Amino acid sequence: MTDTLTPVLTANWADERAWTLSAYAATGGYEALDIALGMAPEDVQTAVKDSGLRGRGGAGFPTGVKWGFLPPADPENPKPRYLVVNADESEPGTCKDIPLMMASPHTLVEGVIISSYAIRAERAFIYVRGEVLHVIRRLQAAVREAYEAGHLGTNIHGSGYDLELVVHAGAGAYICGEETALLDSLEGRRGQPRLRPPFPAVAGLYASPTVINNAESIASVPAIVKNGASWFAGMGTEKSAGVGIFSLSGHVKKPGQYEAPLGITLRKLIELAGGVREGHELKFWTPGGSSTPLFTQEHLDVPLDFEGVAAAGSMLGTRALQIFDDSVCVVRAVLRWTEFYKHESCGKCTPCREGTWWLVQVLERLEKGDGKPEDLDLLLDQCDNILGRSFCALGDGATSPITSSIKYFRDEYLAHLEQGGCPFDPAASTAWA
Ligand code: L3W
Ligand code: SF4
Repeated sequence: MTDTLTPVLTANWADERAWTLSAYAATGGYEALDIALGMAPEDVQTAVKDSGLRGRGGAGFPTGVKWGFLPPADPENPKPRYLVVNADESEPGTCKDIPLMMASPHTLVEGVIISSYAIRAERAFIYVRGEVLHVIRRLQAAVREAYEAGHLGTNIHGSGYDLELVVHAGAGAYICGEETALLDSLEGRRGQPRLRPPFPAVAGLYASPTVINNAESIASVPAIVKNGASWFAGMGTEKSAGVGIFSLSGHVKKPGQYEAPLGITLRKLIELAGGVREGHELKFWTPGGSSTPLFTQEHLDVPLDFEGVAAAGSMLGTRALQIFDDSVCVVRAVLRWTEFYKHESCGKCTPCREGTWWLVQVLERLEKGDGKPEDLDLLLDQCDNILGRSFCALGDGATSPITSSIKYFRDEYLAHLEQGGCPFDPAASTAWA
C-alpha cells in the first residue's frame, strides 16, 4: 500500500474545461470504450471482477460479483436488463460523486456505456438528486455530446451494440439513495425501500434484472478496462483494492477531495489537507458519513479500507471524512445529524419513523439543559430498539452517531446534565454547521 495521492478519477479536475467531450477525448477519453467493445461482454465483467473493485456507495459489495448475479437470459420469458447509476449523493458529509460529475461527466458516461455492454443492457439511467440542477445540466450536456459523437445510440462505434442513456432527476429525498427506493422513484412512485430479496439483480427496475451501482464505482470502470485489472488490484490493500475519493470536510485547512489508495490513514490525509485548523485539536470524525460510528484521535492510524475500519468498530461507508475539532460539542453535532434522519425517515417502518422522533426529543432536551438523569440509558435503549429492527439501513445508520458518541464522550453527555445544558460556547460550537 502506498500512501501518496493517486489521481485517476480526479486526474483532470484542475482543467476547468475537463467536462467537455473535446477535453476528455484529448486525454484518452472513450479509448477504453473501444477496448471494451473489442472484448466479449463476459471478459469485461471478468476484468472488473478481477480488479477487486468494490462498491463505492457505502456497502463495498464487489462490483463484478454483483454483475454476475444477473440471471441468464430466458428465451421463454425475455426481459430487458437495465443499468442504473445511483448518483443520489446525500449522505451527510459525502461530496465525491457531485464534484466527479461536475468536473468529468464523460468519465461516468463512458463507464455507463462499458458497464452496460458488459451486462448486455440496452437501456441505462443515471439517477441524480434533484437539488443539484447544475450537475443535472452538466450530465445532460455530456450525454448529448456523447450521442452526437456516436458513443451512445445505435451501433456504437460500429460494434452493433445499442444503448440509450437517460439522466433522471430525483426530487430530493435521502431515502432515494437506498437502491430499491431509488427504483420505486424511477418508476414514478413515492420512493420507499422494497423488501430484499429479490435483489435488484433478479427483479429491479420494472421487475427486470437490474444492476445498480454508485456513480464512483461506474466511473472507475474505464480506467480498469484501459489499464488492466491487475493495475487496479495492485493498489490499495489485498481485500480493498484500488483508489477511491476521500472527502475531507469541516475543521481542516484545505477541505476537498483527495484521491488515494484504500488503506491510507486519516493522519496522512489530514497532513495533505494542511492540518486541523490553527490552535485546535482533532476531537472526533466520521470515517464514512454520519451513518458510520464516530472515530476519535485514537483512530488516526486506522487504515481506511473496508476491513481496517470495520476492525476498529466502524464502516468505511462513502469515505466522507467530517473533521470536528475541540470547539465542537459532540451532543450538538449528534443532534443535528439525528434531526436529519428524523426528517428523512420515509415513514414505512415504526422503529425508524417513531424512534428517530424520540431520539431528537431526548437529545434536544439534553442540549437545552432539560435533560434527565436517565436520558443516556434511554437513548441507548431507543437505539437498541431501532438497530436491526428497521426495514432499511437508514434506521440503523441513525443510531451510529449516538451510540458511538456515548461510547467515546460519555463525560460530555454527563456534563450537559450536571451543568444544566451545553458547556460549549454556542458560537464556536455551531461554527461547523
Ligand atoms: C444480489 C445478493 N445482490 C447484496 C447487492 C445489493 C446492493 C449491494 C450491497 O447499503 C450502505 C448502507 C448505508 N444477491 C446480494 C446482492 N447484494 N447481496 O449488494 O448491499 P447492502 O445491503 O450491503 O448495502 P446497501 O443497501 O447498498 C449501503 C451505507 O452504505 N452508507 C452509504 C450512504 C450513502 C449515501 C449516498 O449519499 N451515496 O446515501 C454509509 O455508511 O448506510 O449501510 O446493491 O443489491 N445475495
Ligand atoms: Fe423508511 Fe426508516 Fe424504515 Fe428505512 S428504516 S424503511 S427510511 S422508516
